[in-house]
Amino acid sequence: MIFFKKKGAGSRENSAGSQQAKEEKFDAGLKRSRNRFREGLLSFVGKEIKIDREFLDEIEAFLYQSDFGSRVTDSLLQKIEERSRKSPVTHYEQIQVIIRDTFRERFAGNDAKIPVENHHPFVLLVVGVNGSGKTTTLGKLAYTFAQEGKKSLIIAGDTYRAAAVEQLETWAQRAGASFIKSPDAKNPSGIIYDGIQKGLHDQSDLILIDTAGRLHNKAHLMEELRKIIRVIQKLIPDAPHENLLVLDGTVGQNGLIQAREFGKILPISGLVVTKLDGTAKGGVLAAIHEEMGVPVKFVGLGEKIDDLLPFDADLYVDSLFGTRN
Ligand SMILES: Nc1nc2c(ncn2[C@@H]2O[C@H](COP(=O)(O)OP(=O)(O)OP(=O)(O)O)[C@@H](O)[C@H]2O)c(=O)[nH]1
Ligand SMILES: [Mg+2]
Repeated sequence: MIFFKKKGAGSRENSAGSQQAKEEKFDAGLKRSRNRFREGLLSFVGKEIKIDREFLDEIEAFLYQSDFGSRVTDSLLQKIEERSRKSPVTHYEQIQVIIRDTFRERFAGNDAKIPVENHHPFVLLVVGVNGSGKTTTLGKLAYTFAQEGKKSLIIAGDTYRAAAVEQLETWAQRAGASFIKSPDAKNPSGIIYDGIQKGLHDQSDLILIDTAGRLHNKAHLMEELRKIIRVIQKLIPDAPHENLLVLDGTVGQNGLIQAREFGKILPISGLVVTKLDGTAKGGVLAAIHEEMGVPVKFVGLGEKIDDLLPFDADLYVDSLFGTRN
């Protein structure tokens, strides 16, 4: 069993790690969003265009439909107008270059790296509302770290649903990670305390903590998160080292409201935008990034274990707009 897992993980490392494999994953995951652009902007491809109100309105409509939000949309339109004033923009392909440049600029400071080398063990917490993809993301993350030769311990901090614990245990097995769950349920802080002690004792490279998304009410959920942080810090005062907020990409910009709520409880260090494969509104990632000012660290592009990828702005933009050569 273990031998099989290692063999599987090793052989996938080579293919999934290559640039081409990453491009293919982003392309496949953003296919629905790209098709929306294709349908709308296809009429311009290879043709002469004129930057007038009508053209800009059309671009604007597509950006809104794809959920880029007003700030990103406005900045893009502004760039198109600016460039066209400097030198004539006569072909749609020039627009594609402007789009790409604008996004590169806007994501320039987006550091997707998780600095796992800085702490040992490195403690990572996932938070987010119910169903956003926390448990799945954690399982995929453990797999990603295993590919890099890192030893993870997963703590089942969502003790409220037996099914959630089982789901996570299955992910842990698939990722080849250690796993700890509460024997008597209902006490996330207790199991997190035990888990961190285990991680320290086992010299785990990473301790990955899942949390519940649904409690009786929001106040209870937030109070529990505060308690979880206090418990972690009893054993490792500067932890958690990464607080990832997991947002469902299909929910669109409503995710921003959630993001702000979580931000009041703990400093969000990075975002994971999941289920981008299930939406034609892939622009939402850019809108969220713009509003939150927090790096997007990972994107969920499917349900398989290797469908979580570190966010890469170039790959994202090219897959979204179909601008890769
Ligand atoms: N297509 C697709 N599905 C995803 C992705 N990430 C998660 N899912 C699915 O979304 C559903 C919910 O995922 P979970 O990981 O259970 O979400 P959660 O945040 O842990 O949910 P709670 O524990 O109920 O709060 C599952 O069916 C996952 O398979 C993704 O990137 N793409
Ligand atoms: Mg869960």
